[in-house]
Amino acid sequence: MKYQRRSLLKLFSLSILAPLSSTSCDETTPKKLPKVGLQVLTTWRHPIATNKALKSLIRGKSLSNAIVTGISHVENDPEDQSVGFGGRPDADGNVTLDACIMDEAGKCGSVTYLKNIKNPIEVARLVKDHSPHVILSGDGAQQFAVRMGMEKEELLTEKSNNEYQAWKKEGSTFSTKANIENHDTIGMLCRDHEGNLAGGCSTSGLAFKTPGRVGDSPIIGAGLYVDNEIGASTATGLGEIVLKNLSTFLVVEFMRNGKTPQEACIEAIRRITKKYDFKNDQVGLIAINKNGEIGAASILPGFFYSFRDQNELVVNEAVSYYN
Ligand code: SD4
Repeated sequence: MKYQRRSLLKLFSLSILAPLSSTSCDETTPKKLPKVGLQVLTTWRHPIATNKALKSLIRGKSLSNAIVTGISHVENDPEDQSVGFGGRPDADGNVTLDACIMDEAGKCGSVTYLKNIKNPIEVARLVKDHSPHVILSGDGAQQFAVRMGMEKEELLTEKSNNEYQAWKKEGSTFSTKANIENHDTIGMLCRDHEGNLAGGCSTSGLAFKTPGRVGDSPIIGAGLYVDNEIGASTATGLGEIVLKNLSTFLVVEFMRNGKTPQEACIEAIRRITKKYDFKNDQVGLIAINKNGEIGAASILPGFFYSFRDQNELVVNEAVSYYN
């Protein structure tokens, strides 16, 4: 595995000069895609999940299957305290989960405020494939999951509960901090041999959030967006920022207008920083296009992404707007 630190702030200024060539919407001639093979791109340091998703693609499984396989690994890991089992609870001490998936056919499934189900990404996939809806929330989402054969489980681990009790003792102040020190929400984008794209995202949200809070991660266009004609993007960090900007939809639209995934991520981060004074809060974006080019950018330093193709696995720090 290769670790690389990138300090490419310059890219932010260079990309201002990047031409915005427009791709015609009614283009009908199919483009020949370069042979780059299977690819998996995830937010943060998630090498095992990234490997598992790639292996699933190698075995000939669908993109959705690869995403559920990769993301479930992180949901099942109690040491990852931003996702699934072991996630940090809300201000009432309940672990509530958000997830979504969007496939190459444009089908989407999402669950928000889901309690006691370990694998919200699996439930999101079930919503996508077995319900007429896009989003199921709260008790309804849980009932749906149970009807589909999933088990109810306690998700609060001793470690997360201890942190919660300490937070209550310290005065229960909510912090929007969502960076490497305390966050590893998984957003995953997969590309198959034909250049088809799909993605998924799963989180327990911000630690000690207000009960009922839903973040960006389960919202199509905010935490995740896939357009199989163009590219795909997923987000992490402070969901309230991503929701206000529909950042992943924006990244895909920038790619539609001719930007590379890297330029598109940078431009979407720049849009956020222009509109709001978010100097202390983190957002990280990753993107991939039909050709298998990838991109990643963040507001603050410390946002890593993991990338795997059939040759190697790399974990890199993304370029950031602020030092
Ligand atoms: C949220 N975007 O609920 C998520 C948090 C996150 O790494 O990405 N954490 O706001």
